[in-house]
Amino acid sequence: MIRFAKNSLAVVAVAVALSACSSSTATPETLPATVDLEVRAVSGLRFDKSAYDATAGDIEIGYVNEDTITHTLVVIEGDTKVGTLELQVNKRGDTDFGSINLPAGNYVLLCTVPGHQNMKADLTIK
Ligand SMILES: [Cu+2]
Repeated sequence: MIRFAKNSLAVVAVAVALSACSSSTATPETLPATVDLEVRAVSGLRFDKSAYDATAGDIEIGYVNEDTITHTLVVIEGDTKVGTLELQVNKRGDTDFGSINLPAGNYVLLCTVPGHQNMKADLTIK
């Protein structure tokens, strides 16, 4: 009887641990620690900064939505999209992340949602 009670407690403890774990991974605005560059979409069809910089090479970009509508993020050089990276966040608290390899140069971060063509920022890679 005592043994049974102990097992029940253990099951409850595991269930609590699992639910704590799953809720922490779903916590809004949490990006992996490996992210090199964090970009936030904010209200007013803009990013949180007008200019970002990062170091040349493989760059992991994290994207956080502080706005309430869908935004994307691509890297362009001139008028040409660089690589295949396309991040998308659909609602407040959404996050997305991905890697892109960029040599030193001047790039632009752009949201490709129709009507958001002014949602851009400079990206300087050193
Ligand atoms: Cu946008």
